[in-house]
Amino acid sequence: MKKIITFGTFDLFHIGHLQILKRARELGDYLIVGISTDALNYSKKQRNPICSQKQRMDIIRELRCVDEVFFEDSLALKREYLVEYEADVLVMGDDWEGRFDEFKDTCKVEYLPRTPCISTTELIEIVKEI
Ligand code: C2G
Repeated sequence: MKKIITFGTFDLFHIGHLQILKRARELGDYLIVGISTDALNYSKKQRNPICSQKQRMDIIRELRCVDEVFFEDSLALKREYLVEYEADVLVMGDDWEGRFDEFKDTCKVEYLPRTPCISTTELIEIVKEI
């Protein structure tokens, strides 16, 4: 069984998130998603997510293309997660291009093109302006 793993915050779940999860799942047989905790998201983006980690996890785990979810507590634990979940392929959007190449000794690393014209940050801006 080919296991795929991916990571993200998935705040204000949108079509770009769905597309990458579906495409990731198509690369193998089993998709595991590491969901950034609220604390990790704060350290990455200096703001709290709109949706709590529990809400974000509840959404992701219900998707047909997702087989397993867990909380990603720290970017520094990435290698441990890859080993623990026995990932064959790490998939990320190409905004992370090159950033995870160091794990190519553990599993295959693939960057997929981001869905254009949508992001959580832009959604927040649009809603603010309405
Ligand atoms: N994404 C996408 N197209 C978009 C927006 C996002 O393909 N228009 C992808 C991103 O490239 C990422 C995933 O959706 O692979 C989740 O995006 P975010 O929630 O923004 O994830 P991020 O906070 O960047 O966390 O350890 C890695 C990090 O935890 C990734």
